[in-house]
Amino acid sequence: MTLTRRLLLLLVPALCAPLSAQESSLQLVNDDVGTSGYVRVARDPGLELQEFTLEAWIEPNGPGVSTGGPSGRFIAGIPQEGVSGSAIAPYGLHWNSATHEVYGYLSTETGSGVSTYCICEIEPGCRVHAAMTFEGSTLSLYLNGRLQSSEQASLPGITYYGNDFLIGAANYAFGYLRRYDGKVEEVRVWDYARNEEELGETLNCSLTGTETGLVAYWDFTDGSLADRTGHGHDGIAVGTGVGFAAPFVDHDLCGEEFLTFSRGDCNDDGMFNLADAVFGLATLFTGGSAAVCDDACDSNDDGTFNISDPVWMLSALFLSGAPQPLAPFPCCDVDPTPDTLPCAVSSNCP
Ligand SMILES: [Ca+2]
Ligand SMILES: [Ca+2]
Ligand SMILES: [Ca+2]
Repeated sequence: MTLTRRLLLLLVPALCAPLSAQESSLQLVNDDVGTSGYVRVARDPGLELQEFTLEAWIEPNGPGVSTGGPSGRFIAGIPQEGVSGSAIAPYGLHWNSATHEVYGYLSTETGSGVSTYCICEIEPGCRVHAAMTFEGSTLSLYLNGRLQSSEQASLPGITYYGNDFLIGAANYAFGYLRRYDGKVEEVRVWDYARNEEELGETLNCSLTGTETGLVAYWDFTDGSLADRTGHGHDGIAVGTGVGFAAPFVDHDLCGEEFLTFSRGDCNDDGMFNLADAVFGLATLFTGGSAAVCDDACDSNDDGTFNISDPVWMLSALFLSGAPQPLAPFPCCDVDPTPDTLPCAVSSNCP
């Protein structure tokens, strides 16, 4: 065997071996200077479900665009197109650019529908896993695998009009699009209403695509809009604002409890202000009630809740240029530096 042939035999398998998949997220740019991008998936009766779960990770970047229209930014779902009015999406998951709430919406017939909101504010730059479920009569919204709210549909069944599935934009009236600006990852459609346990178990996991009940699945791995279920719901990029970014889902946390808190919000009232420093001092020195989550009080994230934390908070609040509470502030998210501080589920973080 010649040397060249030997080299070729060595090289060919190496060249043909699949490269390891590159995790990535979908990055949609929809701004007020004219860049627009969303993903279109051809209409298919397989996505026109009467019972379903629609879930996705989102990280809004900016307000998006609606040309003077409503503030609901369409994350994913089936909107009606080419019509105006209210109740014009058979189903859709939204982020409100004005209130920063996530909401799920479905319509039972033209002009009639039901929506359910989170008790939250997902600020631009913060991430959250959102899921809406419908089991035929009740629409429910979950964030980070925890139930936020439910609403009973006034009429049975969802009405479909033969529209495409879109990610990142929806029609409002003729020519108006509720365009979402930010990142999206792990978009999934199931043919049944998943529960808290099921959502929580898989929200940080990659799926194989063959899970029972999974109808469509876009993970955007390798910068692809392909449907990983084999059902053929591949996406098509529309506009120049469709791109891909580094993943923002913690696949390392697959199967673990996703416990979020807001560092600095020591008294767990959803805000960071003087009351948190006062609460922290009372807890430490005058027998005040214990914090819901000591990590929220550990404002300097050194793994200990002590006098230096209320001092840090006071500096952050009143000394210009002083550091703010450390990450995940100002988001509700997991502790980037795991420690042994006790922390229960916050009533103000999803
Ligand atoms: Ca507070
Ligand atoms: Ca500390
Ligand atoms: Ca920590």
